[in-house]
Amino acid sequence: MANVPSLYKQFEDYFKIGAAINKRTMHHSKDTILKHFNSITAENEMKFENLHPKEDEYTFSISDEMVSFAEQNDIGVRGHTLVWHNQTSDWLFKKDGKDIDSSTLDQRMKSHIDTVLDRYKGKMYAWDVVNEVVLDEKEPFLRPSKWLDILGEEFIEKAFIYAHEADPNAQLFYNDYNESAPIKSEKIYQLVKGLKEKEIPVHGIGMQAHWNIVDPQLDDIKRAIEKYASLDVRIHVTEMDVSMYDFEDRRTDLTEPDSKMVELQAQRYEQFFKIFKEYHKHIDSVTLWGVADNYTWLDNFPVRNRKNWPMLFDENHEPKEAFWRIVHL
Ligand code: HXH
Repeated sequence: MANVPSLYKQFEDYFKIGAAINKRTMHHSKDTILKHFNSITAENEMKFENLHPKEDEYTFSISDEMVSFAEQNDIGVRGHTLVWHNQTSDWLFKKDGKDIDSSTLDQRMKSHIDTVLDRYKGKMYAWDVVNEVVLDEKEPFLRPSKWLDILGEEFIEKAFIYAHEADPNAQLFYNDYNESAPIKSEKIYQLVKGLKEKEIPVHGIGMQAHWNIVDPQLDDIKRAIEKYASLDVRIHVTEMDVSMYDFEDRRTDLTEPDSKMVELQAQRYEQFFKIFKEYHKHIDSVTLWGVADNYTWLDNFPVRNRKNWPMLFDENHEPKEAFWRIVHL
């Protein structure tokens, strides 16, 4: 497929183009990754429960493999993620079957962040330090979690401080979904504004961008980007996909996307990348949450075992209509 242009080369003057990879796609999708992407994120392999299943046991082998794959091929790595309410080992919050006190959790958090960031020092250009702590609704502000229960709201600033101490050169991000919805984006803005006012080392906001063929509206995306950029932080689009289904759509009968959906998806990708280009001075990377339609987490979310086709490459890794629209922007 020599006549297919490289996606990342097409956007080289603007931002990196990334893909989330896992232990299988890293091998099976290697050619597509090498040709089209110059940044990677581990879909699951750097999450707490995967790296640190027991207090005295770290499992770095797959994550190490990803980092050396990136190093050998001159690909940047975004670390994902250090402090989150999901995919975090239960042992972390317990000792002898009981909930631990705040100073123990504080020490454990620091020790995890130190160990992970130190191992990959100089090899990651960014870390999602804190993921998804803001609730979608107006109230309460923060999501209930073990972190919040035990450490209080300071767990957020502590995570950034420890991460900055461990790797002073990494760009540190707050990452969240529904990042373009008016209520949520205002809350994310307030959270990061508060951290900046306290001189907490936060350098960027990660807009996950789990979008679909109807939501969100383009104006909301632009407003969110402008708001975040006004805080003088960098923006990364961290987990982009464009689902063929509106979030409320729970149909399970489709075995292939119809031509209307394919066209709508292509138009949406084109509009999104037009916005990213327009705001490229604030955006350093745009990462897709997968490589191609043959594997995507959306095949199990929000409906189990329902095929989706959210990526820029089809199940055979051929460029889709959406790909052609964005490379010709
Ligand atoms: C992301 N969360 C994570 O950052 C990433 O690590 C993971 O691999 C995939 C997606 C997005 C997300 C957030 C909340 C959520 C589902 C996905 O929970 C909901 C549950 C029901 C309805 C709406 C959201």
